[in-house]
Amino acid sequence: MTSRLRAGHLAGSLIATLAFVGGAAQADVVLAPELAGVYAAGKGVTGEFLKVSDTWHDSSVLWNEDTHSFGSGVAIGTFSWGSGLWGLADWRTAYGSPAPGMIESSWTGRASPISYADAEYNALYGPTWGEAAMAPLFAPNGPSAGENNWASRFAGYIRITEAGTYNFGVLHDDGFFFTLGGASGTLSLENDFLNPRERLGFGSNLQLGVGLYSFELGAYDRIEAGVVELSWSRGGGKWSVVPIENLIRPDEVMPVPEPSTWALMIGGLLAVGSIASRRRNRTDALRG
Ligand SMILES: [Ca+2]
Ligand SMILES: [Ca+2]
Repeated sequence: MTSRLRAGHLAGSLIATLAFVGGAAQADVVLAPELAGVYAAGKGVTGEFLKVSDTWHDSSVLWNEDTHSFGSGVAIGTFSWGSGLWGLADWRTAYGSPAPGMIESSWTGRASPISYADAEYNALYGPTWGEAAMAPLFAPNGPSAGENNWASRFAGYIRITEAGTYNFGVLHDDGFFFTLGGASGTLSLENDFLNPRERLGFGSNLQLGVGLYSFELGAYDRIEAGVVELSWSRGGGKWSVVPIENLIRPDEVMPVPEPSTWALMIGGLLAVGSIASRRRNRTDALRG
């Protein structure tokens, strides 16, 4: 059964979409910030990790028994073998409306940076793809002894301090979605169902401006190796994990006055100081 399913998802599950709401572009995608301007450095965003019960048996991901592929047919939860997480539909159930018993344990806290894996990932792929931190969900310090059927969610703002060419890539196993919101629309990237570890970025580079872009990243691992890592590429260069100072929690957004504003403020302070100084001099003169 496992090998048959594997053949099916290798055949047809790689989906990378570049959806641009409000206009299509083939070359670099120009996206203005959702919040333009200069903002103070971030301290990372919140990560919500869920351990789904290995015996949860209500997957709504579709499986086509005739074509041996995902995305059509009947819900996998109706098959005797259909326990655990199989795709983004199950991720949404876990975070949106989990039935009692679906979520075995959870961990929520500051994620810094977004680069988490399970032990099997680090053992198998750490040497070639780079090690990631153990997801805080897992023992010995976390609440879950099991490292399969786990999911994660991160959301907040990505802070851009230099306008230019960017791309974002998500290293994942098994699947993920990523959205990036700007002033005029939202870009999205996803890889649904079951996939071997891979990093997937937007098909076009992005031209970004100085400011904040909202984002959401959701990921899940069904069995074996599991990883989620958010990287960026700047100016067409190599991938590197997005630093925590570029990840801002919505309740920690802090605008920094721009140089022109500073100039006005300092000019104003100098003027006030000069008036006060003249007044003091005149008072002194009257006294003298
Ligand atoms: Ca695993
Ligand atoms: Ca996996």
